Amino acid sequence: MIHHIDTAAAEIAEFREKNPKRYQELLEAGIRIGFGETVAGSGKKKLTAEEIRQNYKPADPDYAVLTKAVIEGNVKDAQRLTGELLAKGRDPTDVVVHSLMPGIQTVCEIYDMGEAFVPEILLANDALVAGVALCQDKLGNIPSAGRVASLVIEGDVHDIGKNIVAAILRANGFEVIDMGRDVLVGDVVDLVKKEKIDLVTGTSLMSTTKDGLRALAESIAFSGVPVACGGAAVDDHFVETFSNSVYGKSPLDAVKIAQAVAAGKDWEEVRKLMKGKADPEKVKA
Ligand code: B12
Repeated sequence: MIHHIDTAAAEIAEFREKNPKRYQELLEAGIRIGFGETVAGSGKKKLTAEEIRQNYKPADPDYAVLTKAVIEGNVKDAQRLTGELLAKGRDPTDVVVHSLMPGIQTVCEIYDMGEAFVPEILLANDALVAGVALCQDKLGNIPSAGRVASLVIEGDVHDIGKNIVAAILRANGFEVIDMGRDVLVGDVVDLVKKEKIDLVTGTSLMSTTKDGLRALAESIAFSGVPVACGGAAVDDHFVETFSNSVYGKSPLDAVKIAQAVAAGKDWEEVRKLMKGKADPEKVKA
């Protein structure tokens, strides 16, 4: 970990001098080469599995038992507990975001540190999906706020986050065409030519697949349909290296982006809006 600013500056200068081509590539790809950020994750404290569980555990005890059911991949309990929360009048979006999602996040992080295995992720995902389905049923038929196509980009099979984004968009009144994972840019081009789509959401979890989001945004720019880009492999710096795109961190960001696009704003206005830099006069809904 870098503690001293001069040391950090010297490291960056040395890196640029030794490897100017790679330095330029990283800059162009939108990767931050900053103080203490030259080695990814080098400054992060490693948490234990128990600390991860505690970090994500909701303070509300009713929410915490449902989170636990997701972590344990217990589909029956996840269904029963979600049903009970909804029967008590809890808001379906809130249940997804603050009770079901922390469960899957916990398992994914514990898997990442090598203390959980693929079957555990898949079971937790089943429990998550069962709970999310009940929340969607509860919302019933509400008038469509707009049409969104959601996908994971070509080469990437990580679809848990995309599924959550699609669920939260649906919970907020959007009609979602779920195109699945490992989706070809050409298929999205065909879709926007054939159907009326307001927004595309693209997810990438791998550095090897994130460039597909650039290809996607640029390939459908002709249609005027912007791409909301998210997933752990991308950040605002990367997404801002190409046009027709807006970066979003969370599923609720996807909702904000979809609402702004449905209100008639173009991708540049929405980008400013998401960064809190919008001219209030220009972007009034
Ligand atoms: C689960 C997982 C898997 C599962 C995926 C199951 C599935 N159906 O998705 C399995 C075991 C199959 C898998 C396989 C692989 N994986 Co994997 N996997 C993970 C893991 C542990 C968690 C990912 C996850 O689901 N997170 C939870 C979800 C909820 O988060 P999320 O997707 O980021 O989504 C959230 C936000 O980003 C946001 N969001 C998502 N999309 C969008 C879109 C918009 C528009 C917006 C606004 C927001 C938004 O909302 C979500 C909710 O908050 C990560 C490590 C990690 N901790 O992230 C590695 C990780 C992503 N995997 C990795 C790798 C390398 C692989 C493999 C290549 C391994 C291998 N050698 O076979 C294969 C990939 C095969 C392929 N072609 O894709 C690497 C990628 C490294 C990199 N940077 O390139 C990671 C980072 C692990 C690591 N540390 O090395 N993996």
